[in-house]
Amino acid sequence: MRNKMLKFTLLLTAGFIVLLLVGGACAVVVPVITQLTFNTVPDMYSSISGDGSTIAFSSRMDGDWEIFVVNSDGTGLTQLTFNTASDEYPSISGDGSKIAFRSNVDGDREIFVINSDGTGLTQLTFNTADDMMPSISGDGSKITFESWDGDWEISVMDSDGTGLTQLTFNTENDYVPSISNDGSKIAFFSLVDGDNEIFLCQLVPDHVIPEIPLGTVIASAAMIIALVAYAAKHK
Ligand SMILES: [Ca+2]
Ligand SMILES: [Ca+2]
Ligand SMILES: [Ca+2]
Ligand SMILES: [Ca+2]
Repeated sequence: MRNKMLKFTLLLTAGFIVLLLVGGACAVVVPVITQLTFNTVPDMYSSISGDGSTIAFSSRMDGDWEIFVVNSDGTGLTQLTFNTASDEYPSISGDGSKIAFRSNVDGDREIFVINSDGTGLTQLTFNTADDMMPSISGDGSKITFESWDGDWEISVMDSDGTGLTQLTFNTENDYVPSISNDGSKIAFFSLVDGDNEIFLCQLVPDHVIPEIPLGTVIASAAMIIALVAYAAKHK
């Protein structure tokens, strides 16, 4: 009986060692989920910075939609917008310093940008159509969004509102754009072929016209003058 117990204990120990060895060879992901907001109103549309430090989101904490930020450890909850309009769909830059969002504070939906410390609130679009779903590049330089011209189209602009450029021109819906870290690539989906497809738009820098050396211009002009003179002489 005692021998049987000893054998069983040895087997059990060996089994644990094998399990430990196998377990040691596996990468185990342990999810740690942390609740960051605690209230009785909707908190939605979270966007986390590329460095993982800051989360922007929309909340109805003050009775209508506002933009908030919170540090990823739950500290530093800060309300950034204060109005009676709907401020929603924040998109936060890579270092967490800049947030693009949309608001209907002027009567229709427009794109805004604000610093995560609450300074620098700036309206970037000014039109009577709806401008929605902003996505700010990781470096904070560009913002892409969808805009209504009878159907949804994709546009892009610098994050100070300059360089506004419409990228799609068709009669189907092009929407929910997402922009790369350096602002050079925009992915979006479109109904252009009847069911939704994924598209990529690459923003190629302006073509640079090569500089022509002054000597070449003078030589070319001299040659033209000589040819005209020769033609006049021999007509
Ligand atoms: Ca809530
Ligand atoms: Ca509001
Ligand atoms: Ca608008
Ligand atoms: Ca379209």
